[in-house]
Amino acid sequence: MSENNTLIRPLNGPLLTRESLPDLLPDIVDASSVFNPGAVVIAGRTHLLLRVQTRGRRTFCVPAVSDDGLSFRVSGQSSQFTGLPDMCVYHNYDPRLTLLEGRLYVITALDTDDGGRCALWRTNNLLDAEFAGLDQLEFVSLINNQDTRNAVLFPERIAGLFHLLHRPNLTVLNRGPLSGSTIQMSVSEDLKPWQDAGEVMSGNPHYWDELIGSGPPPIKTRHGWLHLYHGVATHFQSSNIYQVGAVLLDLNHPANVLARTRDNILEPRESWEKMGQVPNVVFPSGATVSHEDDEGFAPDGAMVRIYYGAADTVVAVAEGTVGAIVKACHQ
Ligand code: BMA
Repeated sequence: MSENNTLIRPLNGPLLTRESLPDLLPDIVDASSVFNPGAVVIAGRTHLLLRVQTRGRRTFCVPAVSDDGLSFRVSGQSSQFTGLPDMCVYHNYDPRLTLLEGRLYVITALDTDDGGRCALWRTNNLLDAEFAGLDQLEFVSLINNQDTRNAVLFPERIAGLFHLLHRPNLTVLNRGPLSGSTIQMSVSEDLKPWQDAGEVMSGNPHYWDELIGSGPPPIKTRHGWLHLYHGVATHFQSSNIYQVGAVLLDLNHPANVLARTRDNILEPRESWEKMGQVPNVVFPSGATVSHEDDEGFAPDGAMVRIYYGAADTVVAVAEGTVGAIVKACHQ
């Protein structure tokens, strides 16, 4: 049997499960699920911001930290989000983390009574604190003030402007919430407001990536911005299948796609990916690289660790080198 060796799962099971979570009184008691974490490495330590769901199906974000990227200590407090303009928010979830000009930023999805929104937050610059300041997040801006999801901030300015990718909610999923099939670029001079800067890529009807959305923030390589995204195959009767693909974007003009994986590079295969709250889901939301060169590029030999939600129930990890993922983009 031939094997696709782009990514491997280094563990024999999930990385974090509901059992990994302490009770965080009064909000989280006997949590139901933990999934879709944001990830960042600061001073050699891996920080995750976990999406935690309670038995009341309420949503919290909880920081966790690790010295080796595989064994995590979970905070005894959920993150406090402050400064959001007056709006009715039901859920604040799927955090994506970006370290940019020495400051840690988080973008979350919001379910509001006016549809989906994405919000940009920043920490209070406590990068050397145990949880890198992820316990206190201050509102910065809403992304384009439109119904959108899966927004991710680039880790540096390009041609003087801040850049982000997001995925407007336009397509109606069968039996599901609003989703979308086009990733868009937005730019800003000061992280607020954001202006539309055009379409980057869209889904492929009938194949693995009919609907798409950004995964973790892009990784800078000599080949271009390496970006992992999720694709959803919607043409199966019983469930939508969420998988992972990769794309290379031009370093100076990141709305230009240079190469893109034809097939997915990770799909639900393990029991914990196929069974859970939402079956058949691998949803990449955090990525770290083992090292960068002197100019901040991740070299081909660097190891990319992808932290993903499996079946909307647990957190899992997959890894592969920059070189292997770049090669898959050209196949
Ligand atoms: C997407 C988002 C994710 C979720 C995924 C699979 O639309 O809502 O938060 O993990 O669906 O259910």
